[in-house]
Amino acid sequence: EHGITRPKGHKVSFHYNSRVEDMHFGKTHPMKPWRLTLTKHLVLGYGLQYAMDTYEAVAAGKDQVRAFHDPDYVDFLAEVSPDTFPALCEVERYAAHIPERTPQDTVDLGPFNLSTSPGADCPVFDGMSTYLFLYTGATLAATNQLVTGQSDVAINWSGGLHHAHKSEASGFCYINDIVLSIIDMLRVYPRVLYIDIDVHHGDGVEEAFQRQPRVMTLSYHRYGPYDETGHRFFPGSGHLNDVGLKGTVGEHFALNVPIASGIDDRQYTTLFQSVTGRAIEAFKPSAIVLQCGADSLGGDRLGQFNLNIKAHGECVAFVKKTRLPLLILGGGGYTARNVARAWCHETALTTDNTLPEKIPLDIIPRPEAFSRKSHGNGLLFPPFPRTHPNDCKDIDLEFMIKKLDH
Ligand code: ZL4
Ligand code: CA
Ligand code: ZN
Repeated sequence: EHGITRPKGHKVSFHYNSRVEDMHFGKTHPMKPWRLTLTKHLVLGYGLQYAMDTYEAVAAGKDQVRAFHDPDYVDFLAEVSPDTFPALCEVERYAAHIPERTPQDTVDLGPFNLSTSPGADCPVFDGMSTYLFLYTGATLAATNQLVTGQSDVAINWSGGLHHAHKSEASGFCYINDIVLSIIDMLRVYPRVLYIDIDVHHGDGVEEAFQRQPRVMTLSYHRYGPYDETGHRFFPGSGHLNDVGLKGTVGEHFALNVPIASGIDDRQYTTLFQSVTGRAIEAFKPSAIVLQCGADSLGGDRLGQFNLNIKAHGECVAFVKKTRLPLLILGGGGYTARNVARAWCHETALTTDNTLPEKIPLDIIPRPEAFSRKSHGNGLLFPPFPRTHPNDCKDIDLEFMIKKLDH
């Protein structure tokens, strides 16, 4: 009666734990884990659970997280809470990671770029340890499904935290679940391609594998000159000329597609398909990790692109067509109702289902999130406010593609 069918010829696994939903980064912090609640409501409301194997995520172990991260950082993350933070800051091996305060600093920084100040990108909040080790556990379980051949596609919308560094949190990201996943994959697959359609540059993943020719990283992101306040669009890296660490075997195994604000569906889809297509052709990956940050959608609170959900989904469909083992992760996405729409649609297309455009408001727990007059009750075409002027006159496609030929 829901009309949902299991895909023929491939298996999809879906990894989730409801405990991540209740987390709060802070009152007006843009990262809202309850966007995952809305996503779940849509996925279940449409009946997509009948098309996949669903798994409840368990927390990653500290030893698993140490495969990439600094052991002191891992211990700190496992113990930290707003209550324990001040005492932990006094511990010698953590205190060594507190940066020198500069006059430009707007917040008091503790070790590892963590802070209890309300303006921090990476605040210390209640339940934080639980949250971090859970989203990481979900990504590692999804990865395990792929490397053991039990699934062909594995999904974790709570993962995709691409900015985290070896011993530093950055840009709402604390544990780099993507890097941990790729490390696991390299035990089985000769080559892994990482693709990142979040509006921000996937700097943490690129940096981790900058000397590694078996991993190609490819990020599409907003990139531009300094603004009036002297800042670049976060994190400020990802220039077209960044192609991996010069003079190492990793050189030429990073690709960056910097994009001006306001890019539209047609421009993005053309760019994505030609560059990704060429990268796959040249690199011949054995598996793909796709970070599907939904802050590249039009009307996102932080993003500056004008993509519609259909075009965002076409990127996922294009990658899925390769029929390579595929890990699908979330990431950014700050206008919650649209994040949920996009990730539900992408869950559907991964399982070869096409959903009715009208959201089943009668059976989802929070219909008001999707039924406000101002943005409609459709799945793919809510009327986005297109706030960003399109500065993508003509993207130099030829030039970017030539860069790929090394
Ligand atoms: C906020 O309203 O560009 C944090 C962050 C907290 C609460 C109230 C405090 C008000 C926007 C952002 C002061 C906020 C000052 N609160 C934030 C250089 C910055 C230093 C921090 O999608 N200020 C830093 C990070 C980016 C910067 C983007 C994207 C993650 C991902 C994957 C990370 N940081 C300037 C900003 C708010 C806040 C409102 C904010 N932070 C917007 N952009 C940033 O790629 C998940
Ligand atoms: Ca990106
Ligand atoms: Zn982002």
